[in-house]
Amino acid sequence: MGLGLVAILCTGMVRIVGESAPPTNLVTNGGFENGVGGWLYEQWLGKPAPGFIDTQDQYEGRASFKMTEPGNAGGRYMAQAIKIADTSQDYLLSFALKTVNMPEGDGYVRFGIEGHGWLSAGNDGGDLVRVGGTQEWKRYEFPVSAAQLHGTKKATIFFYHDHLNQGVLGIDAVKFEPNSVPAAPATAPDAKGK
Ligand SMILES: [Ca+2]
Repeated sequence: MGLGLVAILCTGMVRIVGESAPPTNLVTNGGFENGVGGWLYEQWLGKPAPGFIDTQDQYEGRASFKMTEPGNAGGRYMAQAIKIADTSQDYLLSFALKTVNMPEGDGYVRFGIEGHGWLSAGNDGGDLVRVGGTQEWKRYEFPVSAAQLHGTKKATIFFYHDHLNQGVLGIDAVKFEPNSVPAAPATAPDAKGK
């Protein structure tokens, strides 16, 4: 009995120490350390994830997701619905992307605020960033102010790859966290690589 209790305590401690995502990140499994758990990819239509978990190459942690389907000339998405409990504060959306041999502009990211369309990055469309070609891991961040949320408690982030048999889009470190820095005006944010 004594040993069993020790084992339980130790397991608990290891779990706490090993927690990889900070508790403030509202994105579940944004670093793909837990496979594709928490992510939406039309699995309700019986589709497999549009790519694979890569444990050999990541922006941070122990894994990333690589969007690619050799047999699919079309496009798909990886998405996640984010529950926002506190809509009175500003947030920071951030993620890291990597591309390998993609057609120019084939990879892009959108952030939908339920009932209020796409978060604007200052262009006409809803794309926060468009990528293609080959580029190493790069982090992007976009302030999302309380005003932009309009009090909605649900937002969804989408990562698109338009021609899955052409090149690979890597995704990692997807985060939506409270932002202590005041958000920029609604149409202003530019992608900032780090
Ligand atoms: Ca990761």
